Amino acid sequence: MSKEPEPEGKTDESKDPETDPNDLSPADVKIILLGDSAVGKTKLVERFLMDEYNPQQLSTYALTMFRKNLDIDGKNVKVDIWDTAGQERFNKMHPAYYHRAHACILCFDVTRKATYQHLGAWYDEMRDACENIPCILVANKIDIDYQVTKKNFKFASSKNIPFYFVSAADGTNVVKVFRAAVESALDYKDNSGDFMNEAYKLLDDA
Ligand SMILES: Nc1nc2c(ncn2[C@@H]2O[C@H](COP(=O)(O)OP(=O)(O)OP(=O)(O)O)[C@@H](O)[C@H]2O)c(=O)[nH]1
Ligand SMILES: [Mg+2]
Repeated sequence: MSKEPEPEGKTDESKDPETDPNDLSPADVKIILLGDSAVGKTKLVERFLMDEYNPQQLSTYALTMFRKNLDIDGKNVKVDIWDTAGQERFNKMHPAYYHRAHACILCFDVTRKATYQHLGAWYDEMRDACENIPCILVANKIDIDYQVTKKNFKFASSKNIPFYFVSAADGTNVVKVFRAAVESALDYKDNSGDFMNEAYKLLDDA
């Protein structure tokens, strides 16, 4: 009996790393989103990943992870984006959420003052877990009233972190913010001198 020849070219080339559900290899960078419920975290991720915005959607239950391959300066970077529910009951994040995160996007809703007032609590909890990772603050839903972009939000300057006005609804600055997060994540990973980060790098290279 003659043996069937193995199909050629059906291995790596046939797999799209972005959509391959069996790709369990670790990502190059992990980005986490934080902020109160309904500030628009999930919509921002959706806008970034699919350039799609569907206004009706339920609150994130607990955790959703997205993976995306990005081209940064000609280099292919595998990015994991972790999106959590901002409800009160989940307010204290599980440590796994912060574990080995390389950058954080902290969000508030320009139409709800309370979401701005809660930033300090989110930020402090994140810093307890991740002392040195880069963090970007975003003010979402500016499409509701663009006049808001004239306002001065002091939280970012008080923490010395970058700040962007964004809209998941019309796409303003969304790609820019995620790319900035990934770039700063890569930079942190390569140059931070953070003890835990360095230890993880050694383990990864072993
Ligand atoms: N006008 C406007 N509405 C937005 C924008 N982003 C999100 N929304 C709306 O705000 C609501 C909440 O958005 P989500 O993305 O589900 O909020 P979330 O932060 O993921 O909420 P949790 O999963 O509960 O933590 C939805 O009804 C969205 O349609 C935006 O940029 N502009
Ligand atoms: Mg959500």
